[in-house]
Amino acid sequence: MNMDDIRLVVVSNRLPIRINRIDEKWHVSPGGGGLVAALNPILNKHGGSWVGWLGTTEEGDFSPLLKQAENEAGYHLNPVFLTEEEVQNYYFGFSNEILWPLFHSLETRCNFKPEYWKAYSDVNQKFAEKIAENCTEKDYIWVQDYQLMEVALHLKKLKPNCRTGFFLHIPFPPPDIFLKLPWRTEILKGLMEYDTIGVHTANDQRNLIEAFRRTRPLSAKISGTNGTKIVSLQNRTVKVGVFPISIDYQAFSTLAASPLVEERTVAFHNEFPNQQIVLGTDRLDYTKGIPERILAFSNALERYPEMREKITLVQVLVPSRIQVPQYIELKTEVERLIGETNGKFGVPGWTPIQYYYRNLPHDQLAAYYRAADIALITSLRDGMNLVAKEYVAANLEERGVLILSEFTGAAAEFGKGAILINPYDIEGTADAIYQAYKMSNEEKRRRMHLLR
Ligand code: GDG
Repeated sequence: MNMDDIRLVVVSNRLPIRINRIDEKWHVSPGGGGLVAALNPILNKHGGSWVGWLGTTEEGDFSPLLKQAENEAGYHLNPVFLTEEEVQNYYFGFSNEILWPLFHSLETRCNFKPEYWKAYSDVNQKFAEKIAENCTEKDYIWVQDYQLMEVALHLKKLKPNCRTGFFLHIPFPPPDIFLKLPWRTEILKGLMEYDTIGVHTANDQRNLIEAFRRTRPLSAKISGTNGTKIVSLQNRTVKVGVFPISIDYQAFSTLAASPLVEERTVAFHNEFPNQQIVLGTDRLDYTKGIPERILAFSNALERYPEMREKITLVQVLVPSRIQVPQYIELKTEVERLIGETNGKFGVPGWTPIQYYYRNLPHDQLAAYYRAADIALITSLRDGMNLVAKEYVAANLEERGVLILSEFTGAAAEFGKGAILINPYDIEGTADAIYQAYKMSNEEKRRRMHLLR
């Protein structure tokens, strides 16, 4: 087959754009999050198309907006339309009340409501129909993430010869946790219909393979030695490989080196004279360990008073899933902890934690990365964590320190240069902040050089 004939079709829950209505008029802007950051550059460079939900259940003629977004992106956008009920049961329900906490090993947060499953399966079918309408059997269909594990199963009925791959952006949990899922057999059978499955780390691969092996009545056969494993079940085989996701390192370093970012970096630094800046930036999510981070920072100020007035935590919280009560509670909790820390340690001229609840423009974010002396990543569990990789890519002067949770996929690659922490260990994380604060320039350069 001529490689030029092969078109890439990326499929994910959301299209890589945001649309919102301001004063009765719809506007479009680029989408956020790690998945978009990782995949957008690929389609942007090679062309192809992206299938996903628009992010609204409202009706309207979105074609002019989509045309505008397609022109900017350089590839096609094919929207899937969902009803309010589908969004509630498939997205907020099965995906976010079951799969998200379970796969992050936070199973006590799961709500195994039986009616969610049917909606999940039906919406996966709807995605398959949209793909079938817009692809040929020459295309490569690359499905993304936990919301869409059953797409290949439905697509095979419509386009039997389509080649499909699936990538899981979040961790795959250990078998003892996965086996609690009432629909474990259905999920694994759905995954068997892909040709290739990719996960971030060897640990995720081991967990997925064990799930295939231990879930009755499947008891799949496993072969393959090092590297890619092959799972066989009845007449199907699927390859399971470790493909750690990354960022466009070159593009990110170039952005960080641009005159605009340079100017913003200096301006940002000047806002905190004679201080070390610690940066935390994440989507508002309970997996990111944000309360634990603030408690650790506060503990560090308590136990190492010499850092007071000499260090500031800049915490950016990107709004996410803001309709969900658990997320609203988390926001309130984070804001309470920030207020408490600032109230306890702040003095005129020094606020220990600067807090921004917003989505920063990319060049501003790059300036924050460049200016930060320390990046503090405290995820309780994270598939990869691209903030870690972006911080490293933006660290042109090799003077920053990365403090990284050992429960991120990135820790598997960054173990040597970063200071690894257990985010549940508040004092241990506080000690790591102090260690980074005191670190010699030589040691910083050695570690950052390894990371880069
Ligand atoms: C999922 C998995 C996996 C952050 N602050 C701002 C902003 N960001 C961007 C960063 C980065 C992205 O958000 C966050 O990526 P992560 O990888 O850290 O996390 P998730 O969104 O949870 O992504 C994760 C990833 O998928 C990829 O497979 O690594 O484990 O959970 O790109 O730049 N972006 C903007 N303003 C901000 O203030 N514009």
